Amino acid sequence: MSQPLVGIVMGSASDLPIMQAAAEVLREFGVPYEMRILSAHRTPEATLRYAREAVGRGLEVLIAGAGGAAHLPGVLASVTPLPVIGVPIGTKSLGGVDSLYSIVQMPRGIPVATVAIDGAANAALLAIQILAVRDRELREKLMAYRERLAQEVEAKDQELKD
Ligand code: RP5
Repeated sequence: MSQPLVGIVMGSASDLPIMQAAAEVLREFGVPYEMRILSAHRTPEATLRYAREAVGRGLEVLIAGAGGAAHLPGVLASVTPLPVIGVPIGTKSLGGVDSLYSIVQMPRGIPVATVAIDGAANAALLAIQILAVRDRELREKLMAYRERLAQEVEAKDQELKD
């Protein structure tokens, strides 16, 4: 794959089944990405190094999946100027509201854009929208994707009417 523009990061291999959805969307749009498992609390040095080097390595958006706390997206966002999109991972104990509330409630000064619990596909779409601000071809792909979404709804509506 060519120079990755999006870094998909997650705190544990257990997040991978959820975070794969982000990779699938980026693949569908032809956006180069990389995936890493980096834990803010178990591999803090590697996590910080990754975040500090991200912009210099040509990455433009980071997507970070984390369960139970805002630790990973928060730490990444604290040391990179890149936009960070947090994916709250569903948890066994609290269903993922713990992840959601902590990520969406990042204190003033260091924002993390937050999608729905397990909303990795939307995180990728948001990353694509950010990249599409100055990429016309990507913008056209996004509009074509939305047109397909509309057509799916219209087709179902038509089936129901017939
Ligand atoms: C978080 O702890 C990870 O993002 C993961 O969602 C959660 C549980 O991790 P494991 O115990 O499955 O490794 O840091």
